[in-house]
Amino acid sequence: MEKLLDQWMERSGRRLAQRLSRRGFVAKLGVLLVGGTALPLLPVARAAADSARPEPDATTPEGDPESCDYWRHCAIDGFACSCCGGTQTACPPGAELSAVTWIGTCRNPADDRNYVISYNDCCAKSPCGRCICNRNEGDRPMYQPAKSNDINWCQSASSNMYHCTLAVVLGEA
Ligand code: ABN
Repeated sequence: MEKLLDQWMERSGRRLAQRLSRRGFVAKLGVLLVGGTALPLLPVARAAADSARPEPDATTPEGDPESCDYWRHCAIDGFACSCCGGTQTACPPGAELSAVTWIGTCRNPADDRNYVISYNDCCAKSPCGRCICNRNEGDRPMYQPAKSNDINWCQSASSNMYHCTLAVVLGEA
């Protein structure tokens, strides 16, 4: 009986030591750190450095950025900034880039490759009102906000008023 009790105590002690070990703690910390850095990529991203990023397909024939059929607009919901005094990568003068964006994946017919597109909202005093586009590839209902393109991302800007939407290529999908 005493031996059984000893064995049980020993096994319990070992299990507890495994759970509380330094290596276990470091492993969990590693998982947290890697997971934490991956989270912002899926599928909503912060816009901080996006406007300065060179586009990977700058030399590829592009199509018409003022058309809703333009390949980068496959998941856009709003006014295309190219029709509003901006371009597909730059807000119109005076408009502010939203810090949070919706990200989609579109196929470029020029090279038949998929690209990750960041749909940054530009925020200003009033909506642009031109080139209203509503294409919803990969879009999900609003109760899944991180996957919905039907959200005013200007909520994170100093002007809450939505003006238009960019379509910035972040890279190949
Ligand atoms: N992200 C474009 C948008 C803005 C306001 C309302 C719906 C969608």
